[in-house]
Amino acid sequence: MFDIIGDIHGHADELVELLTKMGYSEQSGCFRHPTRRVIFCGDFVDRGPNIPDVVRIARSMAESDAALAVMGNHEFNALAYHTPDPVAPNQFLRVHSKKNERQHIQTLQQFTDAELTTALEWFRTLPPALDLGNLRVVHACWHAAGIETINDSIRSDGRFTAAFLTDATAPGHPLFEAVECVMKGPELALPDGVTVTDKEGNVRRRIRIRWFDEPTGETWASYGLPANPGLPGEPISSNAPAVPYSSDEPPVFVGHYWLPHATPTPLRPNIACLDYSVAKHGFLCAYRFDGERSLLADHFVAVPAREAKP
Ligand SMILES: [Mn+2]
Repeated sequence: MFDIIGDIHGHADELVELLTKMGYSEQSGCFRHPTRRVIFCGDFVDRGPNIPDVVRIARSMAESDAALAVMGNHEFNALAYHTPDPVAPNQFLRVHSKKNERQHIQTLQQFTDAELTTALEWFRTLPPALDLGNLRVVHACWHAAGIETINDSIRSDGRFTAAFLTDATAPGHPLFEAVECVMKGPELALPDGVTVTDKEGNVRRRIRIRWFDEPTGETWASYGLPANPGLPGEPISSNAPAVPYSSDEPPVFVGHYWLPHATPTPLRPNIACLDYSVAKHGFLCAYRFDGERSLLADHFVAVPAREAKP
């Protein structure tokens, strides 16, 4: 059975503590459990104090059959950031703007060039989603058609090659829309004049949503993920970009959503988010899955964030 781990963002000490707490131990450079395996939800890089160790631990587990992993938007963004634009000289597929550089700076500073190249080669191997029959894992949103579009493009263009990334970073291209939805989650435009400020101080006009729930009857305040009681309490449009997830489908695990530092609990009986904001003084969180159809609050395991090292 599987222990699914949420966004780590360079918090290696917490990762080691979480693995140890769940009975994993390091043997010949790889953390293993006698009977269980890990699934990582992506977002290994950016922000935290020890990104190289996080990638080393996760990669060694993945390459030794002790873990599986899906790609997060930060791994996708890193690949695009370091892939030259084939048509624009001296440009990259993810623009080297101040905002994008700020988001990626810890990764740039902590890796040597050789380590970064090796890490990117591993990121290229990560699938967009895993469907293991009795459980599913994706970084942000289980959009079956989007996952299929990404997998089709991998088959035709190769695994996160320059050709793949060129289409996947071109707004309006079906592959761009698929990656946005699957790895970043659908977003809902706020009413005119309403904005929110994200954790990095960026003013945003769109919010992340409870894509798995039908939008009918939801308000701006209730439909956000996480919910934001400061937003208007008026009903949202019924054509919000939802991806309703039926209650009889297998449990799906996501990361990505920076949930507040509350006690981890399923979002619905068959949906759980494992991102409890370790990179913002929250928790690194896992779920110990034993095949249950209805997820259980007492299967979550969390370790608190340590202070970032200077
Ligand atoms: Mn993410």
